[in-house]
Amino acid sequence: MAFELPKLSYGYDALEPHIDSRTMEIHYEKHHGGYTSKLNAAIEGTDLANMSIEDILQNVDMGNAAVRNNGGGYYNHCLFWDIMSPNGGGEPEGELADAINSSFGSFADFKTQFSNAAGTRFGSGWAWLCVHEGGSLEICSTPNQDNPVMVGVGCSGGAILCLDVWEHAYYLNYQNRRPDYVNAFFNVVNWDRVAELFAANK
Ligand code: MN3
Repeated sequence: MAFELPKLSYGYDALEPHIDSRTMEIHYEKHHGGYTSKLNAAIEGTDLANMSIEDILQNVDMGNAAVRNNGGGYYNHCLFWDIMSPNGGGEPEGELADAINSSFGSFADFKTQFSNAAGTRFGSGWAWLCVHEGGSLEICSTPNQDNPVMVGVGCSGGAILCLDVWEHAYYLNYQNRRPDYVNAFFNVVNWDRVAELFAANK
């Protein structure tokens, strides 16, 4: 059973001006599409072919670059599209807000720490917000297409928010101004969806 690109719940231009239409189109069709087809090619005919993407990543041989990079790329972008919305932005409410305050002090402190993780990731990679059993939260970052589902990447727990800081995610609109892109991202975060993922993973 081959993996498929998830259907976007919004149009390519829906996140403008924060993420431009052309970037969304290329990012989804070419980059995410490429990870998906290369993942399928890498697992075809192997024991991995009938496993969930989470099971594949939890058990991945980190020396298997095709599965590590394309499996990570497949999973990471699925979550990334899912936690953004044209109706996003603002601040979380309810138990997610309480957990953020408890783990980081305030939403403003969370935003600073998350932006710092995204801004200081050298080269290509991702920033993450993860929840651990009991509800405590962790901010971390990973290089390339690694993610918290993989073992031993310095990042663990259930991923509930992620930000792609590869240049392909922002260069057309922001060129080298990654901090401006990171700041703009907060205008499209779908906190209702992040709260659902928090509740399901805590
Ligand atoms: Mn990407």
